[in-house]
Amino acid sequence: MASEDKITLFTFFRSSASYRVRIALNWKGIDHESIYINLAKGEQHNEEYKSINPSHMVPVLKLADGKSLTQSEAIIEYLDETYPDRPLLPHGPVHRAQVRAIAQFIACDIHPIQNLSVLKHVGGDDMDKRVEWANHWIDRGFQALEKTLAGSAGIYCVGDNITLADIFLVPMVYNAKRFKVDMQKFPIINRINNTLLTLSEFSSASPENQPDCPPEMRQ
Ligand SMILES: N[C@@H](CCC(=O)N[C@@H](CS)C(=O)NCC(=O)O)C(=O)O
Repeated sequence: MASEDKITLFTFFRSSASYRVRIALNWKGIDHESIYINLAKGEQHNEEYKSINPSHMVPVLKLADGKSLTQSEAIIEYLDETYPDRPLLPHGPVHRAQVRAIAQFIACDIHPIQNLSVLKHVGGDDMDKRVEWANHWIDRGFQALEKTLAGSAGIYCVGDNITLADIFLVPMVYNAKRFKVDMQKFPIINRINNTLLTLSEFSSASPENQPDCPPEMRQ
């Protein structure tokens, strides 16, 4: 059960949308509790969970006053507004638009096509078919993303400060590797991802470092 006075994240170790919010919570240094929803066992479809999120998805961020927030980008922007130290959006409107465009390209155009429910619908129990499908769409998305980053990146996705875009990039690369995308084809994405993973806020949010990650899946 979630405690009454703390922020609670409903999360699953391998969920990339949850991974984004875990990074943001770490980046802002926000004390919180976690409740683990096992997507592989279908716990997102339980009646109790559906009353928290009718879309049957993680993440959900339950605030101390009991309100529940959904959608990783909305959650992270809420955290950025309420914990303004270490801002995740740059000052200038053009840079802000660039950051949001990268985040939304990942969240709206690449990631949903290889969600668990989509993979099951497309591939059933055929794991090779699921991997082939996900690999195709991520590879195609990364071809465009690599070109976008060639125009915007410094050390990170947009210039030399960490932004929302970086928080969306790292979980997407985790998924890409899981679905056997050849990351050598994407040197800018690969470089930024490797740089970000040297930071504890990013690495400690990774799936293998979550308490609900099964021991055999830890690296
Ligand atoms: N647009 C949502 C996407 C959330 C989402 O896709 N969650 C996935 C895990 S990454 C999920 O809960 N999938 C459950 C399912 O497909 O059954 C967000 O950004 O929060």
